[in-house]
Amino acid sequence: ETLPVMVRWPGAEVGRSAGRSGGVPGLIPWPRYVEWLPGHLALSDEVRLDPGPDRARPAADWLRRGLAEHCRSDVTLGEPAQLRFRLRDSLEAEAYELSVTPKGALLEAADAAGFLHAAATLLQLLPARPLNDRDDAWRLPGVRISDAPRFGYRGLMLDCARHFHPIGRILRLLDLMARLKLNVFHWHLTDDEGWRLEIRAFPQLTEVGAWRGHSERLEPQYCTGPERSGGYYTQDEVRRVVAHAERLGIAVVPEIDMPAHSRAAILALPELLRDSEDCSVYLSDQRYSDNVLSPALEGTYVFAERVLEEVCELFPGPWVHVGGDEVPRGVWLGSPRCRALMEREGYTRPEELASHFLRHVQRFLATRGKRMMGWEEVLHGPDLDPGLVAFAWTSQRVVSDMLRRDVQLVLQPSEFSYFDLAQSGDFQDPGLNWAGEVPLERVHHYDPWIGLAPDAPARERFLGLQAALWTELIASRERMDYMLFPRLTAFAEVAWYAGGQPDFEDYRARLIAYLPHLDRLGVNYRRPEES
Ligand code: TNX
Repeated sequence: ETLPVMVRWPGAEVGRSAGRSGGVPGLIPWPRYVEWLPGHLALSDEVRLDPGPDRARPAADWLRRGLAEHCRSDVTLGEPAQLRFRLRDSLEAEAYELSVTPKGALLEAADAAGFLHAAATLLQLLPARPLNDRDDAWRLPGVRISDAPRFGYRGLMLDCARHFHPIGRILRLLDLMARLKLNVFHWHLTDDEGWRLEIRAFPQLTEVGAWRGHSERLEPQYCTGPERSGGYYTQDEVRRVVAHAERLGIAVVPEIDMPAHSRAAILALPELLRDSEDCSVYLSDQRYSDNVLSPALEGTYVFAERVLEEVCELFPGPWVHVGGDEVPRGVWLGSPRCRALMEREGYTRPEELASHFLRHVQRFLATRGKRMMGWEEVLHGPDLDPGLVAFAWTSQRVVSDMLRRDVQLVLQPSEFSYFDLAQSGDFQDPGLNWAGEVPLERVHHYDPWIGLAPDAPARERFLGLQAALWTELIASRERMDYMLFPRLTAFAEVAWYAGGQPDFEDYRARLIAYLPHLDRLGVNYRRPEES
């Protein structure tokens, strides 16, 4: 019953043994090297596991829980072990090796992340449903896999400001990310329509800024949903999310979006953040006329520092994202304070004012040992300090321009990775379309290298890739799932698979095999079109 598996990876070493019993595996992202071996490992009701080194503990715990849910197997620690974690110091960061023979499965890595990835692969190798009603209903195919990522940064951004997403939804999303070997959760916590993070220094931020319908003042123009709705994350909840993410090998990047996209904060703290003399006239891209902090107000700096101080304490990771996007035209022109500041500093453009503020924030973050991240607009003004990470978002076309600056890049180009955009042109398919539609195949075809030669030094400045879910039109878990899946699986393959551009038809066959797994996980994915 050996069926051929399509493995057509140009330039990759795979395909050496392009067949395995049981058909196409639901393996996404595809590993760098796969060799199918004869035979299989049958998992009994009681699986014994040897967790090996301390570094493998999070992976061992995650695998135990995963197996218990998936096959209702009781996984106990002990000998003789069927599943064995073992340290292999010679492997690179996040790399792993997995071998499955009728005697057992061996999961090897040098770090916690590598062990987690090995466990994720093992879970995907299981059949989605029991194969029969005998003891070997749950079997893993014989295989030898050697794998390591293409990019070290493989992110997903979730907008929790336009609509509030409760913490349970986030914990579940982190688990789904880990299954796809994604390792950064970018948490968009503030925007015009809501402030979602408890800040001890300013309780008003959430008392006022987290609730739509709280007052006439905070009426978002773009959001759907009931009149009074919203919510925020307490600091304890944030710590829970961070700890859960860490156990899954996922870093959390908090985003406090400044100086634009700040309407909720300004409405919550008018005495601190409103410039009473400012008569600038502007309209933001989302049509707000009162959503930008003033770089000439002392209150702006007090606000930014106190907020970021708590943010730096709550989030142990190396990065803090401060937005910097979409400062509207015309802003600050009608403010005597801003004009005086410009004169004093010799500025002629509003972009210089934005950089003035961002540089201050960047230096503050540096005193806390953090590196600043921002959207591509942080490069529109004069240079900020070294160490900056800039995110391309409007389009892949801006990347070569961004490379002229001395920064590291994360690529999140709208036309490939904005999953709030519709998946087809069908009028029933929900989503925005300001950058066109983003069908599954397009995501999978994304080539991040913009024609750079394989040995071009500029490639080293690409930290990695990120997918984004903005949620102006996404309020429920069902809709979130529908927009993310299956596109997130295609994205994960592009970000992870290190063997060259993967083949869409091959991916599609594996996706079809993976869908029953998503069913079991309760994911409300969009059915891929028949090919
Ligand atoms: C652009 S990406 C935005 C968001 C919107 C999104 C909608 C970025 C930095 N700004 O504020 O939600 O488009 O697709």
